Amino acid sequence: MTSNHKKVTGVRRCAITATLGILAVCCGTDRALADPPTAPLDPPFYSFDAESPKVLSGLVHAYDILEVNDLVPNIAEPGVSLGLDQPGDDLDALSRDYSGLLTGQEFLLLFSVDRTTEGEAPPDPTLVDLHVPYNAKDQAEKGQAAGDQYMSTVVCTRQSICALPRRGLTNNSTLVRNNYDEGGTDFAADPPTSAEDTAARVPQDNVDATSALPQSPDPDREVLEVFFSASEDSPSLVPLSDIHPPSGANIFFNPHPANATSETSVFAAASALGLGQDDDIDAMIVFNGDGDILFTPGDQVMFSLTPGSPSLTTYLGSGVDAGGAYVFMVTHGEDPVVIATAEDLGLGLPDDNVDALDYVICPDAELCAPEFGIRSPYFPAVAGWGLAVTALLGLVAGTALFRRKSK
Ligand SMILES: [Ca+2]
Ligand SMILES: [Ca+2]
Ligand SMILES: [Ca+2]
Repeated sequence: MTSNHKKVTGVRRCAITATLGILAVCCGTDRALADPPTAPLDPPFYSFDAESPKVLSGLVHAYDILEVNDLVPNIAEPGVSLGLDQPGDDLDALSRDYSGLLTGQEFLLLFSVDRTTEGEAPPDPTLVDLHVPYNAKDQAEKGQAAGDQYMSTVVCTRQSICALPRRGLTNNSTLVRNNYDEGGTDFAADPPTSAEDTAARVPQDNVDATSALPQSPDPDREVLEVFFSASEDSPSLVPLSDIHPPSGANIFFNPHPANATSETSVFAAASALGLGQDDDIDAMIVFNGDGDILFTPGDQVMFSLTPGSPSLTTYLGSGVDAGGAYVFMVTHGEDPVVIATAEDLGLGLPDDNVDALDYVICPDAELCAPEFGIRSPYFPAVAGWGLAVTALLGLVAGTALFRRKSK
């Protein structure tokens, strides 16, 4: 072996070792950000629950209506405007009037879960292949599901139970809004992690209400026509419920909270919805068909209950195994019916819980998930600068070898 050959081999070895070393640094320690949706859904107004770090630290109240704003949510409307301002009050369901939705129109559910939810179904294989691999079970295993919003694969209408997903998808969900910044929209919720990250045993902000509330024209942008419900332990349920028994299943309405003369009134008492006083609505979509502010003929409410609600073990689940992740529809004058089970949403029993509801018009999750879903990173765990350094090293090594060969 000539001394020149030894030199060239040494140079090659050094270049390869340096490249591998830097690659290891770039790949091994960098954070893997998921990619934002190609078409992010509009951010809803929302609320956190009482155990959320940002509530416990006093940044926001559990009864405030929030809107996303960089690192800490903005208070879009303080709960005091709705009549919620006592320690222990918690706004836990929020809705606009969605009666503009045609009865036969197909939609997918948008839902949030609480921090005890574990999920049942692993990510759908077809959706994983389509690069939207995050679902409720995946995010729960990573310790960051409570501040998320998911889209169902089952297809629903106002007039029937939700149907099996089209084209062979499993009964499942896709992450459409992460707790924290994914380059698209989010809820500014702890932990500050990408959907890719594992954040086990870190306190989580829990999104417990979502809705696309209407707003007054610029410049005020005040929220309007707010339907809401409060948790069963909220002290303000007594004055708000007026002549009705105080209940976490009562639904209230305020036409213009920021206006001092706009008062909160009872839209539907628990009994009018076929529920008991000890039931607790923790998620809902209101269809106020006739436009008045009472639950009357033509109106519907889609809702979910807290896991401890007594009606779950009686007729609402036909006495079987309904749980906090079940979604019901009540039409005025009729009993509530189950429109989606826990299994339909890829969730489990008995502890999984849906605690916020909304919807997006779409007939087929396989078409909409790649648009609205948080996507897997295209280059997993390799940062842009890592790739740039690697490319530069390759160029330098290539040039050195070319020079030696051409000598
Ligand atoms: Ca809340
Ligand atoms: Ca998450
Ligand atoms: Ca529930």
